[in-house]
Amino acid sequence: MAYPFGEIEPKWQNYWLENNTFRADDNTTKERLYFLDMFPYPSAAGLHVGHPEGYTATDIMARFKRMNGFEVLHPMGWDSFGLPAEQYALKTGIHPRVTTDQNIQNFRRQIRSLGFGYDWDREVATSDPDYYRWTQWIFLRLFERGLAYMAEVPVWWCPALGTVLANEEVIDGLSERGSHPVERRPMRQWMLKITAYADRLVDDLDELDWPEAIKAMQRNWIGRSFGAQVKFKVVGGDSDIEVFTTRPDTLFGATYMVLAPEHPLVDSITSSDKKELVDEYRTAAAMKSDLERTELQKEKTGVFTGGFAVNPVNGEEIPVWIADYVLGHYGTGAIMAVPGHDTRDYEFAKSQGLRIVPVVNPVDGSDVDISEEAFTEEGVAVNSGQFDGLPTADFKKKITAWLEEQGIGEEKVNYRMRDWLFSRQRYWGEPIPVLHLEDGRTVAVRDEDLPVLLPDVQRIQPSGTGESPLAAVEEWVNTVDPVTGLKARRETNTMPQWAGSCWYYLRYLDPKNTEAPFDPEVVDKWLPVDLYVGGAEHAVLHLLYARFWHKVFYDLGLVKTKEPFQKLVNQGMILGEDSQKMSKSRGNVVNPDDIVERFGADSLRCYEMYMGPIDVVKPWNTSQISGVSRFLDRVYRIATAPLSDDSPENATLKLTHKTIRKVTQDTERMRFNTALSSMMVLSKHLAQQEKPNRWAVEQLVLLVSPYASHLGEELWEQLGHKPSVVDQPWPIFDADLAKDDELTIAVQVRGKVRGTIQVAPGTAKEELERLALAEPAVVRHLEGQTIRKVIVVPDRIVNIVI
Ligand code: ANZ
Repeated sequence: MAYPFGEIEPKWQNYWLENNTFRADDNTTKERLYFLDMFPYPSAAGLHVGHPEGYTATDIMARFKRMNGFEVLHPMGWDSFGLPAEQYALKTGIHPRVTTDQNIQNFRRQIRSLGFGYDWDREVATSDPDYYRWTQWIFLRLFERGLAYMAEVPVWWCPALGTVLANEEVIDGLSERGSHPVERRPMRQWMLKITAYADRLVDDLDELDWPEAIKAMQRNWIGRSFGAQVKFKVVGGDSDIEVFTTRPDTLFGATYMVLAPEHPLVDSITSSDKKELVDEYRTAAAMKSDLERTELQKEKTGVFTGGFAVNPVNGEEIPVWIADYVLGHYGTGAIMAVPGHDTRDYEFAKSQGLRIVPVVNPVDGSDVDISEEAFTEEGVAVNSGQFDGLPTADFKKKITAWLEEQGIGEEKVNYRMRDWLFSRQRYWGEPIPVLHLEDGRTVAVRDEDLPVLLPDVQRIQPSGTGESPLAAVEEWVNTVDPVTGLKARRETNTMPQWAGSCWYYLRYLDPKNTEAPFDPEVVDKWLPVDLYVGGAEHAVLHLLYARFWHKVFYDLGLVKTKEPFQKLVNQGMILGEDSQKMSKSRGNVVNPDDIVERFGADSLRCYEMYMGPIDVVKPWNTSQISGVSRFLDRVYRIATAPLSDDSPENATLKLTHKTIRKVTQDTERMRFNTALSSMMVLSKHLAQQEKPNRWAVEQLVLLVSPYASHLGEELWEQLGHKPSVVDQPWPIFDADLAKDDELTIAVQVRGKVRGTIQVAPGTAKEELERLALAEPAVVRHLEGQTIRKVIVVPDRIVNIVI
């Protein structure tokens, strides 16, 4: 018999709303915790089963910590600007505000139906003028500090989407959204100077409790490399070619140079007889993406310019080439090529018949072998004049000092990360709050004139010219600057979707503030976020941008922590039953509404936690939900049956304490699947009793309550207590009673498990050996064999070698 979740669940959802059960008190005297979910984009498709995975995890943590005496803040909101609503509007003529509002309503309904304990008083939506007013305010602070600026930059223009895209929104030459082709075009854009924070963004990662893989991705994205910048004189000219190298110790091995095809010196260096070839090559290179140009497997192409430059360490004149494996916007856009020790230079030199000189020997003192490939490791210098014999690290220091003395080089740190392309030619985003005056100046909108509201146009039209649809709204665009009285045009670009999500965790802390984005004193009470849970797809962009803004807030004195998110957990993706990514076209999408309808929200919550560790990718399996659902039925049956008020018998007493210990420890470490397994064991034990013990049943209900949030409340009430169960103290275990009194030890014969033995913890080696050799299943495998050795690891394993 299934318990009546259809009645119980709405009952408690209403109770929580009416009683504001999950309101977090800013003025609490308790210790505070801030648990955060990556807020969803309210899409038309509604919630998918990946959302509740992370939300259930934080909800369990929030309830668990609250029962352990903490004041927990757990908010929810909507990342509600974005392209899909706008594209839908272009197709249907329905305003994005309308569809966004509908989608939010649907998301809110779905999320509430899952029994999460959110503080709904703190709900925010990034497309709400009361919210984006402050996103604009923050932009103005960036603008004042020179961190927001305009530049003519080559950008990815996507003709099909009619917009410019950021580097990270382009994958293999196609738009991330919709997979449309993109092309390079110079355009006037707003940029944010994230590069000014590159060092802090790398260094401060060290202090964060984040998955190492995510930290590595951020470091890699920022791509900090230490090296030197060196000048090479052009033969017969008065210009220098400047290069960035991470291996100045290989200067003696630089046998040619390469300029990126778009390098400004190409024209002046190219000799007249090479001009035609060079021009041809340049045109072809302009059509390629960076990725195509730098692919390692690709054959390297290039042409000789006819010009030469002087290697400053030995005076040799070396040829200057252009080749597209050198990128125009990395380092100086030019390299000294060291084919002996750089893979790409090696391949290029081989294919063009250029000279290869080895200048680094391996540390073991052997002669370097570069007959097949470049030697790219560090080692000891050779063929390097007075520097011969120096280890790479020392040589780097010495040669850099020498270059500095000569005035031809200096130490240099280089970053792969570029400034953040911040403008979008879209309607459904925050208008960038600046005015372009008739006298040519660009000025900030005054704080008191914020928000710059999106004009309420009847129909959004793409301009097709690369400008935002806002450019067509003449009565909005044309205005007068209130300070100078000059005629002005409003900026028509809007901000990218990342903007609103850069600071929403701060607005939750002070959501109704009308004087400021947030009160520094209030946010100081809660920051940093103690646990942030979301998908790994945000490993780089969202998390990097939010960290960048947070550091700006720090510099403005608005926050006191250097970092916003102290602990980060990435939920693993939930795949379809066919182990493929869920997608409409595959028809393997599971709709949470259907599951709630069939099995109840608590089953969905518990199932998603039971599927496996929170951070691993796992396939959906509907038949397993029934198993979890039967567990909840069992708990319901036990708790609503006649109970015994006697003190629990020994076995029940011990198992209950053990379960409390296990669930406490596992929940603390977010090992929800194993916590659930141990609750299942206790529930089976209690179900076997004619009259289950009341104390033990109550403990079980308390343990279950963060997981099956409605069932926990209902049973707590049915057991004769007042709601809410979240205000109950978490059960405490007695360490002595919770001790394991029997262990299962595997017995291996020739590396394979052949049997198990049950023993008390701490059983002596000799005894373990004796029991193992007497175990019937093991004996069978030993027949006719000579035992050579028995290896015993107490409390763990017995290994018999034959
Ligand atoms: C000479 C050299 C010798 C280099 C050697 C490497 C090994 P990261 O670590 O990514 O910063 N490089 C510099 N600018 C480039 C550009 N615009 N396009 C393509 N390659 C460029 O890499 C720095 C190294 O990448 C630099 O050090 C340079 O090659 C190359 F044994 O200089 B090296």
